[in-house]
Amino acid sequence: MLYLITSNLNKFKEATLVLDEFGLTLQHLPIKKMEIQADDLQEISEHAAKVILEQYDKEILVEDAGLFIDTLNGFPGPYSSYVYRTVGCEGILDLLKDETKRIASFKAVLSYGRPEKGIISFLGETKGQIVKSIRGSGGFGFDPIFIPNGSDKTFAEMSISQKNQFSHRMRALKRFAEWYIQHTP
Ligand code: ITT
Repeated sequence: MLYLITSNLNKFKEATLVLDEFGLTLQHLPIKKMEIQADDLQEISEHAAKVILEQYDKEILVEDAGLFIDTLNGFPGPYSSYVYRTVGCEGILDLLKDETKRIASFKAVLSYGRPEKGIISFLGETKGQIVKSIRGSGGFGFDPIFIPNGSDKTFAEMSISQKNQFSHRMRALKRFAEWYIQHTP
């Protein structure tokens, strides 16, 4: 049985739908992962996976994700959760007020760990644009200000299954599922 460790129910809902397509069932452990301060999502995700593996004798998945804005040199990136909690979507829109270049990407690093075995990580990335004002009420975090390339809707204007056609999370999960199916007897 696979457990996703996350305090974010939206992450779990999105992941369940993706893994279901591969015939994989996901359980939720609703706890906040331990997050070290680092500039690299993979380092944060793998460290959290290691700590969780020491506590739980289970097959586990954790994910660290963030929004990387090109003209802000990748800010807020690995600090997305803190920036969201402090200044939110409005704070990002303020920073980009007079900016015409609004390219950004969402990235997710999903780390899978199994007792007695190592940890392996899968990256998912989605490029897009930051809109000029908040749009939509679905999803979570920075969803109302991000339009993925290939769509004219923000993530917050999409259903979960629509977001899953574009999202960084879906890409990381698909990579994991393909690997997992090949490597699990
Ligand atoms: P867990 O650590 O418990 O899994 P979290 O929501 O705090 O939940 P992260 O530490 O990975 O997750 O923080 C990522 C932050 O980046 C999150 O708080 C959002 O603000 C933002 N983010 C990541 N993925 C997102 C997505 O799909 N849509 C909108 N915002 C996202």
